[in-house]
Amino acid sequence: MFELPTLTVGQYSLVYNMLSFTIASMLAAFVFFIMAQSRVAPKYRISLMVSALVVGIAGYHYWRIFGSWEGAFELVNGAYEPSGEPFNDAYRYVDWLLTVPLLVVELVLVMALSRAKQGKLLTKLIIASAFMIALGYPGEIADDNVTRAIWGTASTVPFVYILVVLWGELGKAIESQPERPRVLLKNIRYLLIATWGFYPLAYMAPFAGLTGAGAEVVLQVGYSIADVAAKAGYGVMIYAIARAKTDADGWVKPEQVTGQEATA
Ligand code: RET
Repeated sequence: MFELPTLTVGQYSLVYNMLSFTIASMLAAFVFFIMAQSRVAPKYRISLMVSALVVGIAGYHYWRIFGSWEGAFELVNGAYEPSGEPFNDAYRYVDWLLTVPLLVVELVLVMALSRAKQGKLLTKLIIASAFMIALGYPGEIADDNVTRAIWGTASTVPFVYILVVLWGELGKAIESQPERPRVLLKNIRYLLIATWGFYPLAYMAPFAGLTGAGAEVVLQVGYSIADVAAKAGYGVMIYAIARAKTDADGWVKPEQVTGQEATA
């Protein structure tokens, strides 16, 4: 990581509040995905379970990032100066290493493909996701832009591969879906491109001439917004797809069949 810059009270607080907001979002999403399971057919519940795992893992990491941010700065004469304690950026990469493969798993599971197809697709995508994150990390902690560019480019290769495979497979799966899930699966493709595309853009901030306090704030706020959209927002869309497929499959809650919920 580059040397930590001195921040104004406004810059420090913006990141502080953003991290706090992200923790709250992840915890709320965790509760939602657990509770929402009973509203979808059993075969889609695993997707919601994986969504809950993703936001649970992220909630923990954001808690740690928040603590690290607090410890890394101290208020001296009205400005936040580096305290000498490092700000640990590895939490983000460890978080992605775990959650990116799980996000792929959620999506593939909710498509409910044949077992053989699903297995092959998951293996390719999980391996590529791990490479993408692992190759990005040495660039993230490098303090010169050449090293950053080299690792960033290496990480872009599996990134593009993932997008091409997912786009192609989603495209094929979409054709055989009933109407409502079809619209939602089309939308989730856009959400995926828009949110995942944001990470390499934030990574490139130093190349765009952003340095020091500005770059640090853009990176922290940018990654946090992207994480809320790519984990909690995306999980809600997975839930919507699971609900639509549940309806299309004609599944109803067992209590509704026996009429126990008729007055509810
Ligand atoms: C890095 C390094 C620069 C090149 C590329 C990157 C891609 C990162 C991505 C991260 C996605 C993270 C998600 C997290 C949500 O849980 C590593 C920044 C291509 C795509 C979706």
